[in-house]
Amino acid sequence: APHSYDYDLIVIGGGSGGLSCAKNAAKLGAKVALCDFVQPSPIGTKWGLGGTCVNVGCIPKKLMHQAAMHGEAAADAEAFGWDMGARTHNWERMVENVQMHIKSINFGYRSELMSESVKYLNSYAVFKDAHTVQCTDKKGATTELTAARFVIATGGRPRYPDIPGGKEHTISSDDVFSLAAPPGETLCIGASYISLECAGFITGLGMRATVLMRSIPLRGFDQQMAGLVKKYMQEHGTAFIEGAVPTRIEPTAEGRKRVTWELSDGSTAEGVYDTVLVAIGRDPETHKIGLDRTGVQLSPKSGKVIAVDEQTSVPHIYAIGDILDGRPELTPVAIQAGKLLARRLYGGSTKRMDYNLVPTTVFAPIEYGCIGFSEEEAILRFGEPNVDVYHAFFKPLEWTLPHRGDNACYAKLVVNKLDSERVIGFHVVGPGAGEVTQGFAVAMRCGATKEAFDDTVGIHPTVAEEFTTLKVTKASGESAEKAG
Ligand code: FAD
Ligand code: NA7
Repeated sequence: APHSYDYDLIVIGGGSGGLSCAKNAAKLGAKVALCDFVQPSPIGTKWGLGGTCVNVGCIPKKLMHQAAMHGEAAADAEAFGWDMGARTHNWERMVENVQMHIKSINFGYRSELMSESVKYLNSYAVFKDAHTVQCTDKKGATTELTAARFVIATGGRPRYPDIPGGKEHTISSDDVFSLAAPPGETLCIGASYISLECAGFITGLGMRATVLMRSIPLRGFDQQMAGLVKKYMQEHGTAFIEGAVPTRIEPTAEGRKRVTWELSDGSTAEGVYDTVLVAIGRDPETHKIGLDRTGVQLSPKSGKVIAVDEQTSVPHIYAIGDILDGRPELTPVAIQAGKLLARRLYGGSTKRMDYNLVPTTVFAPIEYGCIGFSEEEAILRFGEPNVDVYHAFFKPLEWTLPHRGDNACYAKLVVNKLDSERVIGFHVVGPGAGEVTQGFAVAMRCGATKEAFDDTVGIHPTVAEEFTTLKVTKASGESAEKAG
């Protein structure tokens, strides 16, 4: 007789991926339970249902980026005839409104699970064996649940530097969006997109922010574009300390933080800050959940789950989202993979998640959006003679009246000459890059060639239209800069 389990499916983790998979599986008739539990950050920050994106990621990040943009827009408004008066920023009001919005989303997710008949447990789940999890709630009460299948979607958490004071005297993205008081003068350690975004909005809100980087900005992204983002930030008030590795963080008598770092020449230097924010990468939540009792294999290098599509090395255990090895750590990726997996498991679908050509945007003070290959990856893959790069610096019309910088915005298409000049890399630094990039992602999924871009009629006057008029290639040696 077939084994009888409590549930058809137990989803571990109620973030972007877990919620999507649980809801879609339940819609298709599966009996589903979902466990979500937030272990507090080292300084005790906690949050509700919904995972990283909603509580301590995309959502508060974009809102605070927007808060900073409002300051810039207010400054620009003078040139457009507005008398704006004194401008001050109230951190507490911003945080309160951001947190209220987040609470409304937390609530919405809970009621959605209820209306989809997904059993929600606010408990931490650990595998006891390959078909059983032990769930512990905040009071320490435990329940054991069994299921025919499991989806692990436990996401990741910020990594802390292994140096004296590295955890005790720092905060991370887990804390910054709910700080009761403004962070003040802030050191952001790391040159990840999260570090640059945080340093960017802190600067934009009128505080001093410094990025401490040990090597390159935005590792993994097109380095020319990363350089443009960094240059813009430097010209707009964010400081950068380069080639520096932090070695110690200690409190001062005044309650500030003294940070010591080592420079590449072996010398040391130090600075004193109100807040030290670490953004040196994220660790997957795969080590405390009893995977050793299931046979699910992890990559020794990344600690992430090795999977084919979303199938782990154990046939009835699946994984989605940030814990998947070699996949982009992005909310829409987790959502899409969760939905498609549920449809394959319970809806007879065969459609697999396509992890290629996933668009993304870094919401730095000047936004950077990209799809597909960076210039350096394309050259590595196809060889320099087979790759053309079309590019142009540009100045958005909106920037002319307030006389904002020339040649700060940049459009770049990387094309494969061996394949009808197909566009294999799309890169834009400029206002609204997120919006621009999303639209072009559809074109690239359709395999758009450079000719298709050229045949497309622009919308004037916009940033996006730059991509319909790119003429200069890097190989031509002609200037891509626009005068004045
Ligand atoms: P998560 O959303 O992290 O959810 C995992 C959940 O599982 C958490 O609630 C966790 O507490 C819970 N959990 C863990 N272990 C257990 C257990 N044993 N039992 C029960 N529950 C458990 N992505 C974008 O697309 N755009 C952005 O602009 C963007 N900005 C970001 C900014 C920041 C600061 C950060 C940190 C991330 C950002 N991301 C962004 C990435 C995005 O947040 C993640 O890719 C996404 O949340 C991953 O979803 P997930 O389902 O894999 O995991
Ligand atoms: P990433 O992309 O993993 O970047 C981590 C950053 O932190 C990077 O700049 C590192 O510098 C830096 N780093 C790492 N360890 C240290 C220490 N010990 N001291 C100082 N600096 C350090 O971080 P994210 O988590 O933000 O990004 C996650 C994903 O999003 C990733 O897959 C990206 O593709 C997109 P380094 O460059 O190694 O010198």
